[in-house]
Amino acid sequence: QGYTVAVVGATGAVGQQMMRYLAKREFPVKELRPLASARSAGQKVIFHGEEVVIQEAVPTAFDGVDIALFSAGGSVSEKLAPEAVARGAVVIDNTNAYRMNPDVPLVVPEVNREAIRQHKGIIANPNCSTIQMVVALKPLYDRYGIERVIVSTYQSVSGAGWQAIDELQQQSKALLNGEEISANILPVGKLSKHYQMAFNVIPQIDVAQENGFTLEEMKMVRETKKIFNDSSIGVTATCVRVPVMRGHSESVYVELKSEFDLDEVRQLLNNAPGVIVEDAIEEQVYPMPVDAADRPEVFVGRIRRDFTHPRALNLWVVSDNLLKGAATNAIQIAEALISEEK
Ligand code: A2P
Ligand code: 11C
Repeated sequence: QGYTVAVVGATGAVGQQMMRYLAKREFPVKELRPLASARSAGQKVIFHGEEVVIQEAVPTAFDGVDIALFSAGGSVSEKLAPEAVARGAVVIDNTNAYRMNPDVPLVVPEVNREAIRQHKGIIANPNCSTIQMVVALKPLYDRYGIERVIVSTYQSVSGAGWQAIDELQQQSKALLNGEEISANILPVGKLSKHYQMAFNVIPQIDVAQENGFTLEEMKMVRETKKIFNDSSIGVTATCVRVPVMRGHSESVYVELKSEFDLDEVRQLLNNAPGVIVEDAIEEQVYPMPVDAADRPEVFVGRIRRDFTHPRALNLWVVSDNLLKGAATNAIQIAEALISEEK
């Protein structure tokens, strides 16, 4: 009984969390098929206490797969997701490859679970920084409508994969020991210039776009509109990498369409699925990435009325980018998918 589930990118920062979370949620896995590059084939992962051998991600590795969770980079998804679909799998893709494709639903279950029904084989998991923001915005959107959002992010290095985690650790140790550091990964591995991440902040995540924004920033703009199915929402973003291992933080300014009561806003957020409110500045209570790490919820605090606009408020939103930002959301999509089938 259960499903054959492939995890593509099984050795990666997100892939490992996917397998952990599948086990933790007791997802009905009949067979787990961990896939990665040829470099990792033959290595083993532990799933439900048993060793499972990693295979190379080639088209035939998807024979018999029901659900394929992809998190091995956009080019791997572009090449192999259609192969998996052709073999009968439903793909839940955590990369940027298909998110804006009109045939591909872009899903955050707390916001637009019903979009899953439109899938034609591929369902896209949004970018981590978008997911945590839309979960927090959803109750406000439903009650008041949203005119405009201005977001600045403080994103952890794990968003850029395990090599970036390793680089921050190495640089931090080296600097504290008075040694030379090397920088090869951040801000963007494939670009020619790399900068120190330890004890620094870098105002670039992903590649530059023609309009002067970065791709990460434009993902937040476009994905938010698609998930709410509302192109009228104005979104502008500045995405920044900070020397944090795990957990993205966001300063979110929201202009609502109608008047609001701040206590009601707190109440709505308190009752929103997947949200935990931690909001008492006078007692120094607010979300922080060290506390959010390894937890599946979205944490919201610093909830306050803005004094420059009559219908605006400010929020501070923190979540574990590897969990709700990636693995948790992907597995919630898989859970919604199998419950639709029943
Ligand atoms: P591998 O370890 O074999 O290179 P991260 O996001 O943490 O950097 O991880 C990236 C993941 O994507 C790893 O599991 C990595 O596997 C996988 N990956 C990279 N290139 C390929 C490829 N060509 N085919 C399949 N998996 C790949
Ligand atoms: C980061 N948000 O923090 C990125 C990682 O489009 O899925 C996820 C990139 C993506 O670097």
